[in-house]
Amino acid sequence: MDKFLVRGALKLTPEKRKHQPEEEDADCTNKKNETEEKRPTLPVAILDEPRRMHANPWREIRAEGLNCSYTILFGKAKADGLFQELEKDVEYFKGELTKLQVFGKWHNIPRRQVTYGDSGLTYTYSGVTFSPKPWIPVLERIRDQVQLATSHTFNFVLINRYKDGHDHMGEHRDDERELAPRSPIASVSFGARRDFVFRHGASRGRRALCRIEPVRLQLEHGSLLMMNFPTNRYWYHSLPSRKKVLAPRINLTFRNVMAA
Ligand SMILES: O=C(O)CCC(=O)C(=O)O
Repeated sequence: MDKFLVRGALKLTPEKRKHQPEEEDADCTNKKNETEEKRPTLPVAILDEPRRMHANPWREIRAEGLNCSYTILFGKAKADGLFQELEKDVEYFKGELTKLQVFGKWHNIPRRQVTYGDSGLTYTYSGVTFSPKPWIPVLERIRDQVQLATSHTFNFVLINRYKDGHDHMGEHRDDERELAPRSPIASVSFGARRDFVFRHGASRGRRALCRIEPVRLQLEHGSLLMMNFPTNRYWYHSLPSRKKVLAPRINLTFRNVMAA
């Protein structure tokens, strides 16, 4: 259990800092001028709780305003096969769609990216509006498994491919206005195991309102992480670089996007 909770300093990346801490978002009653010693460290609870119709147990991950569930959705053989299919069939964006805007400047995305989903939907993210490509069979099969395991439906998926541990994703929240209010985000991972870090908005930076421990997970091959409401309201998440990771990883975040 403890392997899902590793306390320590976060390494931040400059990418995607368009979402700055918003004080009105901070669910934190501590005063700004409290000394470091007086600031409370809020507890993180991680519980085993088998509940939904699914072969493997779910781990419930809880902290102040954070509500996540984690499980292994696909066993190794199945996950290996799906990873190979994704490598063969997913076509990543090229050209302008491989850049994103941070503080008004354009940067190359430090990974490959693409969106698939129902026709007519759009999703604006870091200054770029994406229209999804039509679903392909391997994505439909993964989506259907996620839907069965979670009893939620999804009409859109953002896929990120990290060629190795140099590729990463900076700290951000998934709070785009196109997301259906209170809908969960289902994050499925294949390939290299990577660290994944949540940090509460109220405890970021020099102007931190209080100290809340980051929540650190390791996302395994074949795993599913459910980020439930209100996690993305209060917590930022990132996939930091890990230079020692040599193998590729593919992550799919299934979302529920509202029609324009
Ligand atoms: O690759 C990951 O696990 C991170 C994906 C992510 O943060 C996102 O899609 O918003």
